[in-house]
Amino acid sequence: MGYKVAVVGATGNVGRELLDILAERAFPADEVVALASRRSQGTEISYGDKTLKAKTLDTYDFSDVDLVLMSAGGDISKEWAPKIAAQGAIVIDNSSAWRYDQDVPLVVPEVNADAVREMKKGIIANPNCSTAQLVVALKPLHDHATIKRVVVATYQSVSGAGKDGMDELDRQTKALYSLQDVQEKKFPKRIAFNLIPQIDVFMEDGFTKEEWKMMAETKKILDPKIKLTATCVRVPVFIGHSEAVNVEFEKPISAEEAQAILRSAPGVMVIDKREPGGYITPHEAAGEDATYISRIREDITVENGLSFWCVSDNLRKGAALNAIQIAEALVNRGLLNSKKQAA
Ligand code: 11C
Repeated sequence: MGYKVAVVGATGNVGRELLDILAERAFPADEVVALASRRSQGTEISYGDKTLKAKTLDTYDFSDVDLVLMSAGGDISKEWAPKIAAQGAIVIDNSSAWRYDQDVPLVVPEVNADAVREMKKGIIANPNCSTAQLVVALKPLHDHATIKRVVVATYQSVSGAGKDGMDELDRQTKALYSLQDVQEKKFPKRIAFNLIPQIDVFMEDGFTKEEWKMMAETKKILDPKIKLTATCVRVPVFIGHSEAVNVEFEKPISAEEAQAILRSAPGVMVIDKREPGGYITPHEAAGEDATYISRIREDITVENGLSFWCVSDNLRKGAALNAIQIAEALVNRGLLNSKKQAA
């Protein structure tokens, strides 16, 4: 007998991916419910070969639900995750609302799957997309040579900003080709044929919230001793976040060693031929599950330095896939109960 699973925010970019990946990976669900705002009630969404009709979150009774995958923004998560958990379902939340709560595990299964055991509020948080792919790449290198400091520049696709972000790139590109005025609604500057060195709001120290998240989340998931500084940039790519990563280690590590370590690391695919096109781009990573690493090279400007290029599908490993891997980690550890079975 399987589980009853609810997807909250089912009509959004990540919600749709959640339903696709639940079906693709044959997650042991007897019943899957799609939930959304009142406005989206009745919207049809595919789940494998079935079509689900979105129901309204506001009036939904979670008393027989075992697992809730939430991707409806921080405010909804703040309000609903505790209410749902109080009804005995485990919530895996994609927003930033619970990530920094010490009683809420922040999990990337390739890195810290056992942290699911530390769940105290019935809530587990999924990291920011740019952090998820980064820690998948850093973990095996950290285990081998101990990371001291990371400097990362991101090249983040517009789907990270939701469907409105994708629509804005599409609309502005068409407007430019037809010599019409370009309007900025979602992003603070034009994104078509441009890039924007700001993701999320500015903090007092001059970093953006996205940059702060990468630092805080890497510490919580991987190691609080790691120093990290980031510059996060929005680029006119629909799907797939890319990162130029520079790492300083305690111990020596050669490019060849790093390549061999990463080749056998879970969730990682190395594509690194030192020839034109011998690397991955976001266009190729979109729709894929792996975190791709290319351009691994020694950085001789510091002791024990390495640089590499890291690309992943932000809607999959950066969000929906990671959430479902967390659910699988719960199932594998016997931590997800079926209420129907218990009755
Ligand atoms: C972006 N990384 O690309 C953001 C989206 O904290 O889950 C995800 C924000 C988050 O805009």
